[in-house]
Amino acid sequence: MDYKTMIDQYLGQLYNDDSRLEKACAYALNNGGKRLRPVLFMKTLEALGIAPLDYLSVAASIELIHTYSLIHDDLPAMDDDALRRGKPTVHIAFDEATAILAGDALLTDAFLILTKAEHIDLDIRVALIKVLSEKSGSRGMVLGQAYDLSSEGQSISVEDLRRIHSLKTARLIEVPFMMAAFIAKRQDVHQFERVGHSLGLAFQMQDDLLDVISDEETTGKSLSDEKHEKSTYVKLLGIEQTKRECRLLFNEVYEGLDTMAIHPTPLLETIKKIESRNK
Ligand code: GRG
Repeated sequence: MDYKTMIDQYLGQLYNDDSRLEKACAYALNNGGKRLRPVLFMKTLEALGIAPLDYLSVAASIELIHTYSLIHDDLPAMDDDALRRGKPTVHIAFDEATAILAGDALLTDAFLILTKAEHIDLDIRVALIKVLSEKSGSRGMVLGQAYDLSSEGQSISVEDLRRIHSLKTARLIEVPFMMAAFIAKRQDVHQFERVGHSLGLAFQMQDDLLDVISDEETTGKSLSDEKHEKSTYVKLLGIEQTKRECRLLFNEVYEGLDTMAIHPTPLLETIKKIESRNK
């Protein structure tokens, strides 16, 4: 069984209560996500010589945070999107209050799952909780979202845009690399962070490219940057320059992994797949 299927199965059994709240959580969580962040976590563990199956709950905690962020991002007060992964967003399929609460529940449960992972030494568990909360909280992803919202309709520089995307997108992609490094008790966690950072920025550039090159049917989401007058790399740099910068960032990732004492082959395969993604 591949890692994505294992993660799908693990997440599939988390919310099975009959309440409207759990139904909304399950709907959001089991709705065709690529599971990119948890797969990167498991592949990084493998690269570090650690059996990933023992850490499915940690992988799940990252996906819970990611899913909450998507539910809230789609809300009318934020991006106001009706479509995510080709299906109605949570506030459309349920209602706005339920969508807010489902996001709240997933966010909170992510940390509960980590506290319950009793097979992990307490100091490592605390490090995992710390990195997940730091990267996603008021100085991480949420701050990026706040900057993103306040930049709508404004003309901003490439540096401003990079700052927004470093926070909004890259912070959560740094997490799987860093969590695996903490579990392996590595001294060079910042190297893992750097690789995740470059990959996160590259991932966002691809997203901007796909927004103009692809269509809603392929990406499964409303292409809403235009509606919100958002700055994107493509608008600021043009398609060709964005592609060039994206390639450079992927090269940074490959070079970074090359200099680390790990067994990188399976992880590299996953990153190569990300580099050639079309959704
Ligand atoms: C609401 C606190 C809060 C944060 C929202 C993640 C995010 C921040 C907004 C989503 C919009 C967006 C374009 C984010 C950039 C990151 C990104 C490309 C997310 C989509 O991630 P994928 O492609 O999604 O991994 P799937 O559907 O595969 O899970």
